[in-house]
Amino acid sequence: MKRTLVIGAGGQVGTELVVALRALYGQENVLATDLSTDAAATLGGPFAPLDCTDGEALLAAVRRFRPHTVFHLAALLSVTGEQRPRLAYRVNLGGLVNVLEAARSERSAVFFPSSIASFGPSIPLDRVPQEAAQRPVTMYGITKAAGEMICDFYHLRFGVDTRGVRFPGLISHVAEPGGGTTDYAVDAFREAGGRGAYTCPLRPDTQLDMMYMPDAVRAVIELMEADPRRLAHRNAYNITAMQFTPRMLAAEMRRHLPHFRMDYRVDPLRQGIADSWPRRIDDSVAREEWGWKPEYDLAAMTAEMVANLRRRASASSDAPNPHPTVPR
Ligand code: AKB
Repeated sequence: MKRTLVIGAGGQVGTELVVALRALYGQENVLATDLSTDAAATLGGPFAPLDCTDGEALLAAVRRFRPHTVFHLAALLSVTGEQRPRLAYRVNLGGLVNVLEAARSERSAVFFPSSIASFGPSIPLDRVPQEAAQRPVTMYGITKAAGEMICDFYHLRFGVDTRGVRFPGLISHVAEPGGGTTDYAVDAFREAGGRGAYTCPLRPDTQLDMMYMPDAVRAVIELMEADPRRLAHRNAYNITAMQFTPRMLAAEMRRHLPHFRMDYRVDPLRQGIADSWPRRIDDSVAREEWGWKPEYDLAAMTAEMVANLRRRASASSDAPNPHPTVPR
């Protein structure tokens, strides 16, 4: 049975990836690690505290557990990266090099999540192909573009089995994201279940690529299980599932929650970041090389997100209804 180690397991992707990996490989074969020990209680199962910027501790953890694959998810996202660029550089790139060194020493494979943020405004931002100039203008994007190249370097130079995807914005209802530009979509669902209205920090017509978490988790696992002989492009594959604007999201949400209201107060930092990213990427290479195919579009994702809000609301049905727009 494969042994896997997840770094940054308490985050938005890690929380759901750990559950999926444990279902696949067995509870004891998945070691969840995170900077924060709070994640231990949420995740259950084998857990160790780990700071990816501490190269020695990371190498010791990899030597002890001897994972077949390291899923390296720890990173600062785009908004936090602009506010704390040196920390983003240290965590996102320094942490990645520590992971790659440990993987090289213990012959582990590495999954590295890149992002649509690895592209920048110097190219046409519609249907951005797999191979396009990467000139990001955010610190987060710079660390992702450089991270892709470092992963390729460790593969070509040392034979480390590195693989990655360029994630679009990820939408989930289990763990909150933090510090991202696309987080507005998750926040909109949470606020819909709270006060029934949401003030969006992006203009209503800002189109970005998005994906529902079950598709994202499946993509990670399918890529790491793919036959390496088929993988001509390793770091990193464009993948997407849907494209929408805040206005389109609000309209879809109102099909389920007719009283939901989205207002707009544009945050120049977030808007500037979003305007520098693709409106749509082309994921045909991932489809060809390892059979990538999303299952959720905007309608299916929204229906599930609202159903989950309702489930949560009815779970707390003893208390007075705190979700006035989500009838039980
Ligand atoms: C962010 O918004 O920073 C991330 C991303 C698109 O990589 N969700």
